[in-house]
Amino acid sequence: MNSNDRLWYKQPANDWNEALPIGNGRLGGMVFGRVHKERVQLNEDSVWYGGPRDRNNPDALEHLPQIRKLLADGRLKEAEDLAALTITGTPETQRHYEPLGDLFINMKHDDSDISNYSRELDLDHAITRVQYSIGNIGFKREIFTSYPDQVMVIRLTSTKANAISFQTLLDRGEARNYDELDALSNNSLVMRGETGGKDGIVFRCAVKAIAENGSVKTLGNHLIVDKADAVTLILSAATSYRYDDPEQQCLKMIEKASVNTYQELLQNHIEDYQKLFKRVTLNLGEDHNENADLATNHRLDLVKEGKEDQSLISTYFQFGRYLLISSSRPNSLPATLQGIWNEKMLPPWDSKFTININAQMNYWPAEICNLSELHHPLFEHIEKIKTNGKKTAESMYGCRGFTAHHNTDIWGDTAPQDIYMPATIWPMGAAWLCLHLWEHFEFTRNVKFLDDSYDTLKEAALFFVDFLIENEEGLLITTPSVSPENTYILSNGEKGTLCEGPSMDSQIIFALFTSCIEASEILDVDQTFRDQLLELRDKLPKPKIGKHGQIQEWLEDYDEEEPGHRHISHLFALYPGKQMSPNYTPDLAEAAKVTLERRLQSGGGHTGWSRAWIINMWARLQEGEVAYQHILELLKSSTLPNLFDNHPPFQIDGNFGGTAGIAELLLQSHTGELHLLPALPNEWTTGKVSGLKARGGFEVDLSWDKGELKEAVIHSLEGEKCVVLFNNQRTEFETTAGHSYPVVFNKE
Ligand code: FUC
Repeated sequence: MNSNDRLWYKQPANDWNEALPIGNGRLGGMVFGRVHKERVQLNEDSVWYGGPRDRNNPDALEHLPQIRKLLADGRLKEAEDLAALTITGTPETQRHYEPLGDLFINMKHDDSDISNYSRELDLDHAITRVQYSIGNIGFKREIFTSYPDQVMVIRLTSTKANAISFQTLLDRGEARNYDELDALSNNSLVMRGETGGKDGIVFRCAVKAIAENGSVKTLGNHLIVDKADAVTLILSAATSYRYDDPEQQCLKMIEKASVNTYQELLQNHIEDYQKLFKRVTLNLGEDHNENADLATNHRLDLVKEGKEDQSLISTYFQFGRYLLISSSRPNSLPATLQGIWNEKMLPPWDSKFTININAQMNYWPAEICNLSELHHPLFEHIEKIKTNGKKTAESMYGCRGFTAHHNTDIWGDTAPQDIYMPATIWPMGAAWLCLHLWEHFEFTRNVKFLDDSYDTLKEAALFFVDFLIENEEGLLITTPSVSPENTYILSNGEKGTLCEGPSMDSQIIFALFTSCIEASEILDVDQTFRDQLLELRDKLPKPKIGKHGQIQEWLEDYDEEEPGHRHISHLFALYPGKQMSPNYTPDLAEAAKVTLERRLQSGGGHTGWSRAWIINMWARLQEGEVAYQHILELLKSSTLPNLFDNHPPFQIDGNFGGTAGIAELLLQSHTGELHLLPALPNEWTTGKVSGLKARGGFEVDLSWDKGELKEAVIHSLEGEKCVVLFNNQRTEFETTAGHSYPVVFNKE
């Protein structure tokens, strides 16, 4: 194992933010690594409170023209007051995610001294290990969640025969949040419950003990293992979201897994996981890493004290990839604000899908970091949003197509969330999500996928064909909307959030129309619709440069109430969009720089995800050195001991955004060229990366030394023409699918 591909610690987790995450997309655990009373906090991705509802506000459509008029007349307060009653969800909140429960393992250890304690998360194999000695007996636990077998596996071994005795039980909020915990036969337990609310979800969680020698029995609702040589616990969970009889499904998964030996389960798991994980390697010069022997929390502390640690950055990068593999797999739900890991019955922001940046950020590494198939849960969710969003579009706005606002939940709810004016009334969530369909196509060039997705892209665009309003200058604008989640100040000092034509909206619609136009060309369909989009696209407001030399956040050059706001919505076109770039729109790129600097001078970047977005933006501006400082800042200010991103509190988007940002410093392809090392920080003196993906269906291996490209090999997967850029040199060539092309540039 690359010693860098692990997180390790010399003591058990004191709290949840020190525990280590495992998961197979659907079933997750946070492993505390405690010696006497092990806790694995459990999640299953479909354990959500309540069933689907229609929350579309029945009074929206009638009042929409009046709200638009009030806004156009500058009567902000009146517009916002009326919108707060008529363009909010009824009720105002969507459903929330809940924990599945906990598995406790109470070890029967004598009280002698514990020594040689360590615990780790091995990113190479997706296993957590806990090891310690009591007296002269060594104990070891290995815990992983298998995707092929759909179970969690916990293996307890020791160096001495008959040394393993423990009691185990399942729990959920000190027995208050479930209905039954029963022994099944003499070696298993099952926990039964419902999440509550109308049509709430029914869940089951079961665990079975298989002991080598010794005995297994149940007493009350405990599972008791006595004097075993080794024990395998197999845990499964299922809910009524996917199964008519979740209990039967739970037991079936355990029975199926139990046919295998522990070694077989482990082997299945590793083979499956490594197919994804091993596609990308990154080395930022850690061969000279003097910190390799230090525990992860210690290394993080050193970074906080100002010591740079390049190999911790590559660990952070691979940890991000690990987290996506563990929280988003085909047939799972998409990663939420917390991935799948949440211990609270009412989590921060409900642990839903916030779609005015956060859920999208979760998927920024999916394509470039060669985990393309992990994008699919998001695509499947878009289909649920499409069904509900058609109703929302029609009933609230009188429009065709579909829309969603700044949040969605397990049911793909599309009505507005909260009554929080800076965020709630924003009809752009579905449009932004749909750009992920296009991005997946661009990276994979899978025409069948594009064909399957075209209707969704088209329906998302269709909404705006109807929703956009032509203003007095002949521009097509969204109204009412907001610039997530900022507040503007009028010259008379009045403050507002609800507005006409915020820049981000026009940029997202530009990107959506463009992808729809290109898709219809590739598929050779819908010429009339394409022509209509081309015409409408021309009338969208273009990014404008304002009085500070910045990109304007709104149609008018308003001042913002919080110049250091965490959202930098008006730079969507820089990243993840591609309407601005230093090579093709230098003036806009310069203004984007000014925008970022102004945000940062006023304290911007204070949440983890905001910092991560900033890294990606500086990468796109080809400012590697500045981006690098923000990577350090992400580690220093927004990273918990288990390397989880800290909003605060824990929110996983920063991990994913940070991972994507590190890749974006090494390879970019949004302008149609494969730009090699576009923003290499000086601190990454020597390094190597393999397996990053570029648009056009290319895989790229690079190595460099003192800023000079040593080797570059492009693997063509789809036989597309390849254009490569390095510094100011450019080369282009035709490719054949399945062939690899070394590229050589002159030394400058
Ligand atoms: C958006 C952000 C917050 C937080 C929340 C989940 O509303 O503005 O910072 O990330 O989503």
